[in-house]
Amino acid sequence: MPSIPALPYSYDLPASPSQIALIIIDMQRDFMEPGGFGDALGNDVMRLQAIVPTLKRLLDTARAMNLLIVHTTESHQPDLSDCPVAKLKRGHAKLKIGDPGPMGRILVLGEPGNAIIPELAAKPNEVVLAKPGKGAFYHTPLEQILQEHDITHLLITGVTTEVCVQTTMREANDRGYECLLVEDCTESYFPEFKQATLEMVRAQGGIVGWTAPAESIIAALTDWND
Ligand code: TIU
Repeated sequence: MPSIPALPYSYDLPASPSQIALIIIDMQRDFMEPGGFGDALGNDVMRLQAIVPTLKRLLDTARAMNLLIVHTTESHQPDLSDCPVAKLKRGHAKLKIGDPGPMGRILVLGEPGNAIIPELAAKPNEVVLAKPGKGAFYHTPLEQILQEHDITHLLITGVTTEVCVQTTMREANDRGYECLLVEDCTESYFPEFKQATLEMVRAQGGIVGWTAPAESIIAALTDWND
């Protein structure tokens, strides 16, 4: 059975590639481009762009191997009925969830800003889940979909590392999934928070899971396929 060089120790792959899913968290314009939610919160959104080519390479590998691919977006219904008042009120953003911005209403399903960036747009056979929370399991069918596909291993990517990515990884870990956070396919508005997240998930013998760079994962998956 192949394994991937990872931290805190090597990550054993399952018996079949069909048990692995690639999870891509919230690579949507709201977080990646000026004028969206990330920008409204006062962040330098352009620093997230650096991971896009690497994540695209990993996505291409996953597609070539027919892995289950799950894209998420952080999204609310147009009437905001799925947005808790606490979330709506939180902070001092110049634009709040549901307000009209340059890419349409902030964080609202179907608006231009809510779309996944074109480089990583989902193919018709891939799963796209709109999630109202930070974690991808909360109020979504993700667990059921993973069970239906007999998934045991998750390659976790996307933005932002310490918010939606880490929340999702912790939710997945508690549900028994073997989680590998892809170091150069996740990014934060705060480099120190990204680094801290990588370190905390793999501390204590991998308390939340493993981390590895994309090239190690692509190499292992490609060798396996040969
Ligand atoms: N603000 C921030 O860093 N992240 C979010 O609000 N959502 C996600 O991480 N997707």
